[in-house]
Amino acid sequence: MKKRVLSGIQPTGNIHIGNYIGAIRQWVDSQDKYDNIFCIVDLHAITVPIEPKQLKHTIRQLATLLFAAGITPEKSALFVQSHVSEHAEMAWIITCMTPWGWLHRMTQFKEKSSNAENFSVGLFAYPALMAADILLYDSDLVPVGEDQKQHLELTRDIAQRINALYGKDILKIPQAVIPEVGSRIMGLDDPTKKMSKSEDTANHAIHLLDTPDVIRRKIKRATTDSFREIRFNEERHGVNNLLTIYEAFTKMSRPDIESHFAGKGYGDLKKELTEVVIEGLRPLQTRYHELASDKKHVDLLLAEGADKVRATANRTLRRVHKTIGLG
Ligand code: ATP
Ligand code: LTN
Repeated sequence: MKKRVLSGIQPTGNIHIGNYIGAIRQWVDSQDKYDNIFCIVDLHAITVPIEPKQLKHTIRQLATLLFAAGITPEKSALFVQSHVSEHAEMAWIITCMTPWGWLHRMTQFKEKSSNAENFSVGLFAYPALMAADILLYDSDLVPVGEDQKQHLELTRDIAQRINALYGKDILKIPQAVIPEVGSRIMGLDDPTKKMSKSEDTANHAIHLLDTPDVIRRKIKRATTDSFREIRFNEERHGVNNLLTIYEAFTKMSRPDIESHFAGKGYGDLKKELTEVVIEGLRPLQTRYHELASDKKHVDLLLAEGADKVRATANRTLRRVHKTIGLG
């Protein structure tokens, strides 16, 4: 039996190359090896204020991008979280079995709540909903970027706690899969901060649908430093980030990349990186524009995705109900 992969992505803002390298590309590349479930997590998106029209639009655009990136309905179920109501119910049960202090330690919550004046209870409970997404499908592997590592640890702790409380293995313990290259792509304008969808300064992120001119401009303005040597070095955040993006797109080894750029300047690195990114995104962009004209088709694929997974989610939820004595 194939192992089950599950991952999720929020329909908030514009998808960037960090999401692509850290998560989406892994999903696409390992589709043949696993039984795959991918979820557009709209219930997570409403943990912060979001315009209804924008949410609706972003869900469909994100689905189109994921299909364009190579998620294939024959190999993977791609669906919208709110279409399978078991997620919300499982999340409530998990919320009730998670110690408050465990959620309070989450760094993503600390960062996001410090930026908001009146944050919701949902933002606090966010990781319990994520745990529900994962545990509902008895998932083995969860491919995510580095920023989600803590949430995955928490999911494992919650599952182990519930199993221990009821004295049986009702929930499967999942494992995070974090890519070796590009698990944490940094912002181009401020390479000490993670590239993020919710950061909307002009030169922060390269978005998957950026035109070649926009990509050229953003990379040209990317922050570097006053040294010269082109080498991987964690302490030189800007150049290290550009080299990591180059590494992720070319799949060249670090020594080969360093010898390729020996004696060259930052201008050369930026020029070559620009071409590599433009060419790397071109096939996805072409497919996106083909698919985007047929919204109904995308909606239909999402409905079929939800139909494929619903029975599994329901079965787990019934098992949990029975164990804890609900109904
Ligand atoms: P937001 O800013 O709205 O929180 P985000 O950019 O962090 O969004 P998510 O939808 O939360 O994006 O993440 C989708 C996937 O992309 C997750 O697996 C996450 O770990 C990964 N990811 C997000 N940002 C990066 C990044 N800068 N580098 C590598 N992977 C990333
Ligand atoms: N919290 C994740 C998105 C997410 C997710 C999931 C990832 C929601 N549910 C289940 C993996 C598995 C994020 O990227 N911010």
